[in-house]
Amino acid sequence: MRFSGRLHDPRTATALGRLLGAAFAVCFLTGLISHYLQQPPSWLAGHLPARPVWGYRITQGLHIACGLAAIVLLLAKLWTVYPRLFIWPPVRSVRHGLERLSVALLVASAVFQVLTGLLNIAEWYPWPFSFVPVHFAVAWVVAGSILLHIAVKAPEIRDHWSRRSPGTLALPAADAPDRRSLLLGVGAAVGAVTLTTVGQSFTPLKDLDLLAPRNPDYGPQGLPVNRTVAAAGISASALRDWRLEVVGPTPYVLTLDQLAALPQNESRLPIACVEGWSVNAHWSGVRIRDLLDRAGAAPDAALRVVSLETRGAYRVMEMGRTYARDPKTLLALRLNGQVLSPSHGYPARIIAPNRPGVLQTKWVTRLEVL
Ligand SMILES: Nc1nc2c(c(=O)[nH]1)N[C@H]1C(S)=C(S)[C@@H](COP(=O)(O)O)O[C@H]1N2
Ligand SMILES: [Mo]
Repeated sequence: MRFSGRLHDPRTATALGRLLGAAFAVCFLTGLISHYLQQPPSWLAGHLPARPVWGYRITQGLHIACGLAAIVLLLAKLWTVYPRLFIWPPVRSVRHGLERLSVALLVASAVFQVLTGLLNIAEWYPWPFSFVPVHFAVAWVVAGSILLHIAVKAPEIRDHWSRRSPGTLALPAADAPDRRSLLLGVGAAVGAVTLTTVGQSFTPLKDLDLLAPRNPDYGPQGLPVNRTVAAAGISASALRDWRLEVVGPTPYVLTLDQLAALPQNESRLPIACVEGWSVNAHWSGVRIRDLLDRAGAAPDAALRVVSLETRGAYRVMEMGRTYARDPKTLLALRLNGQVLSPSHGYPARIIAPNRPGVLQTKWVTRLEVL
């Protein structure tokens, strides 16, 4: 088969590959940050930084924005190189066979990663595995196959890195304007995808947020909800009979009235969902460290938080010393000036700085000093 179309050449592949590589690098690094904030090894758990309070908003906002941009870049890059799928004979040597195998692994893992990521932010899970561990594992496969790909293609990348690189002189000069148009078109597509989705976390652009699954303003009390009180299976009677139980050296139990009578503090902190939306809000409630001190907890104690929810991956959460002692970390009773709505975690929820949204446990009923 012959392909007479233009721009299926190494210069175009290099130019797009650079951008795609950069997007994947940001996704990988911000993904590692997200992973270790959620599942730190025990030696790290007490040292995770609670500052800057908006840190996770930035890193996870970038993770999703670069992942969405990578979809466009990956499609463009695949279009540029697809004629190579049909080269004949398909395998010329052992080395050539291995090279093709490494490209197959790269394409398969990269497509898998961006597609499952996209469906995850839309909360659609048409697969039998659990997203988080698989997304994490495949990230390493993508990273490894990108490094392998760069190593294998190093001579071509070097020859086509810039317009003045030696290999680019062998390409027809007439292609240069076409290539520029293609790259401009891809840039415009990335720009369009970014501008219509980034408002889900970069709130100044929230009015342009047409394509993202969430609008940061849409929801009770001006804040989105991922899991409603109904979806969590929490009954009205469970909320009525609610008590806060604090388990520690000097355990105690508080009713909501008693909790509300303790000194209240205010924090302005974002919820930054792993799925990319984030928004600042005004919270008030009782400092976690005050509740821990009252239970006689040691200053370096960690904390386990248990929700009323009877099942669900986010029912139980652990919090290391840096978050537990932070003056901004609250067992919040109010949001944006009102009592928490049921789906925002009434009667009490956790809000802590620089943490993934999944750890901002709602419907808290028990604190266990560890
Ligand atoms: N108990 C419990 N808490 C939870 C969740 C949950 O499913 N169960 N979802 C978490 C997720 S994924 C996010 S992003 C935040 C969202 O808080 P909001 O619904 O008040 O905006 O709550 C977190 N707290
Ligand atoms: Mo979330």
